[in-house]
This record gives sequence, structure tokens and C-alpha cells, in this order.
Amino acid sequence: MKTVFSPRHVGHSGNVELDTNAIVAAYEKPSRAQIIRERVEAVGLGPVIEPNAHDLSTARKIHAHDYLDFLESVYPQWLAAGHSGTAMPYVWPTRGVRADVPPTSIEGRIGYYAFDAGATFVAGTWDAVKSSHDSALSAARLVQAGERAAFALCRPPGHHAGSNFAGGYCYINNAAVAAQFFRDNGAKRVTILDVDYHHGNGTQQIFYARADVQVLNLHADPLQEYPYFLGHADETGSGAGEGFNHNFPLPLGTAWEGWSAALDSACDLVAAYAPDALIVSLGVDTFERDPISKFRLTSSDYPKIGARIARLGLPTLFVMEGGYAVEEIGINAVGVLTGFEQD
Ligand code: SP5
Ligand code: ZN
Repeated sequence: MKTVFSPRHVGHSGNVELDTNAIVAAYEKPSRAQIIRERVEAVGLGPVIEPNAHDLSTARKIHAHDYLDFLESVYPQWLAAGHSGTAMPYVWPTRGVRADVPPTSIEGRIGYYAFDAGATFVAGTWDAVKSSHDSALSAARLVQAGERAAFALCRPPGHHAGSNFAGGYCYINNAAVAAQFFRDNGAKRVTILDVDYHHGNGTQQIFYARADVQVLNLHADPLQEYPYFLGHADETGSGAGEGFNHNFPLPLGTAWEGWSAALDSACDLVAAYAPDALIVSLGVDTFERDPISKFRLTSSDYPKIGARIARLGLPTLFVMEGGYAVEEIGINAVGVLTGFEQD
């Protein structure tokens, strides 16, 4: 399978994050993508190609226009306000406040358009975000044109980004843009299967009221794990989307036996929905040695994930999401892809 990858992701680097009680170097860092790319080449998965530039017309169907404008302008505004370094929010609209009036001050705006402190920006962030979006669309086009599968090696990731908010290292929801692209180009139904350790709250929010995009999430129980405030089993969709959102919250410590049982259940729901295309939000932070996560999948489990997904027999787009055990991220992410191809 082809991999679509942009070297422009490196512009999003040098940022810091708030980790419990300290400011640390961001876990979501450029070496992640570089090591996955090297593994793609080492195993001979297929050609690695750069994305074509795409305009934001598809992204505008799932993200608010003012939000996309914010993403593009936040860092210049941060500098213009006399700040430097990592732009990071520190105040967010919550219960009992006005969520409908974007502030004009950049300190206010950055919180307005985020749900956590993981929405950090440096000078090259927008260019990296745009290139990640381009990779998702270029890879989606390969699948739409008839390839069995493609790998969008996206960085930064996307699944925590919602219609008008960033967070959790995510800005544009790459998988959601790809789903909208498939819908606009002949697919009647599209499924997003999110196997990242964290619940894909942004993806769920974007499609929650829609029946044309089925969203399934396997993740750590939000009672105990980030993003905490979404991802429970009783969130099944609203209005026309009722019955098309499925959550599989799993306890901390889940290993292959429990995880794969949830994957089997999710795959049964995918098969029943019979989508024209499948998008896998591919996070490998389910790994036993991931530094911020608490599942116990091993490197030998990842090819089995790919093989199970392959048995659905659907045109499949893999979109890279999380995974922070940098040393093994290539083996694990590419393991899913080789498992898919060998099935
Ligand atoms: C795409 C993705 O996987 N985003 C994940 C964002 C998680 N952000 C919260 C991280 C909290 C880390 N706290 C763990 C402490 C270990 N020292
Ligand atoms: Zn994650």
C-alpha cells in the first residue's frame, strides 16, 4: 500500500505541553512520524509519496469557518501580542458562561477554540496541520480511485479536533475530512473505526447527528482516562444519527483478549452497516510501554488488528493518530498495515 507523508510536519516542533504538574517537551513530536516513515521503508510496505495541496473546501464542511481562520492566524496574533514560544490556552468556556462570543484578545481566543492545554501552537504549526490534512485527502483519493488501501501518515493527529475546537494534539480532524471527501465522491456510507487509546471525541462530535458516517471508538474508559468527558457506551448518536455512534470503553490495563473482543464486536457493526469505505483512525498508544497510556497491547498484537480489519473486505484508509512510545511506534503502526496486507 502507498503511504502519503509530508516532511512539512516538522514545522510543528519545539512545543511544550502541560503534563499533570509540569511543563514538559511535547510527547507528540516529529520523531514519531519520522520513525514510522523509516519502518514503512524498511519493511517495503510500498511507495512513500508527498501529498498534493488541497484547498480547505472539504474541511469547511466539517469545521466552522471561523475555527479554520483561527488555526491559520493564531500564532501570528500570539507574536503580535508580544508573546513568544509555545502558544497555549489556559482558560476555556464551560458551564455557565457565554460560549457564543469569540473574544478578540489572543489569550481569550486560544481558549475559546480549544478544550484543553494540548492545543499548542508554534510558528510552523499551521503549515504542518495543513500538510497533515493534505496527506489525508491525497490518501483518500487513492482509495476512492480504486486502491484497496492507503496509509495517510498524518502528523499532527486529528481525532480530538471537533467542528470548532482543537485539543489533545489535534487541530484539523484528518479522518473526518477524509470521510467527508468519500461522501462527496460517491460513497453513500462511510465508517470511521477509531482504535487509538483515547476516545476520539472530535470525530464523535462532528458526526453525532449524521447517519451517513458511522463512528466506532475503542478506548480507555473516560471515567478513568483522558478526554474524560465523552466516550461512554450510552452515547449512541442523536436525531438522524441515532444508532450510528458506538463506544467501547475499556478498563485501564486492558490487554489483547479484552481489546480484541471489542474489536470483533465493532467489526460486526461495521459489516452490518455495509459502508462503501472504511477509515481507521490508527493510534498505537494502546501499546504496553506507551508513556501516557495504560493498555497492554504488545507489538505482536498489531498485525492481528490489521488482519481482522482486512477481513471486512472494504476499501480502507488508515489515518495516523496517537502513539508515544517512539522507539516502537514504527514497528507497531506499520505492523497493523502489514497485518492488513498479509491477510
Ligand atoms: C492523539 C492523541 O493520542 N492525543 C492524546 C492527548 C493526551 N493528552 C493528555 C495527556 C495526559 C498525560 N498524562 C500522563 C502522565 C504521564 N507522565
Ligand atoms: Zn491517543
